[in-house]
Amino acid sequence: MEHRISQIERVTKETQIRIRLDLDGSGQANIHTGIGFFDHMLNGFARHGLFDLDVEVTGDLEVDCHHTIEDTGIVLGQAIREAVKDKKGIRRYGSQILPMDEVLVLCAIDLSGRPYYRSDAVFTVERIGDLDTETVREFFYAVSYSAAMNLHFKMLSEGNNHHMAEGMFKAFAKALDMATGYDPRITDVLSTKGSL
Ligand SMILES: [Mn+2]
Repeated sequence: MEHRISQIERVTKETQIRIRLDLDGSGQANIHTGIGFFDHMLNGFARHGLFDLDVEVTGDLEVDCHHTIEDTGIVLGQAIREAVKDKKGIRRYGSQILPMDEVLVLCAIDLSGRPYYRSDAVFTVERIGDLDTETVREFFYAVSYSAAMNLHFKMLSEGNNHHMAEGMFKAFAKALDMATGYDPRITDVLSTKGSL
């Protein structure tokens, strides 16, 4: 099978971002965003989604982590959208309920072509390491609209904020792996409209 690979570069006055994504990889990651905890999250995403992912970001961290994380979400979303191409043969829907110690997270995805984001995750600390917890929402919201995907999270059991964030990234990875995966019974685009 030919690997579905995309490569996106985005440069603004605030951030310079290069992402290479292989949806059919094995979980190899090279992540350098300048934000240690964010690197940890993206490594988990690649590893558990079995995606190969290279992320090189130079952001205006002298301001704060906001632009760097939001813009990385925009570019990752574009990379996903480009890599799935016409979505022929893929499952389209994916979901995962993922436990991480006391935390339980649900993630559900529809690669519908229509962006939507909803999450009820509420963090109780302002920062995890060098990441502002309010940027978790900015990241996933950006991914959802630039990938044109419907993305839902439900925090079924709250707990340690590190576990909550990490559970979201891992649940997202596994749900996306399912949604982008092939089902041999699906020979065209899984939609009554004929396209997504
Ligand atoms: Mn961790």
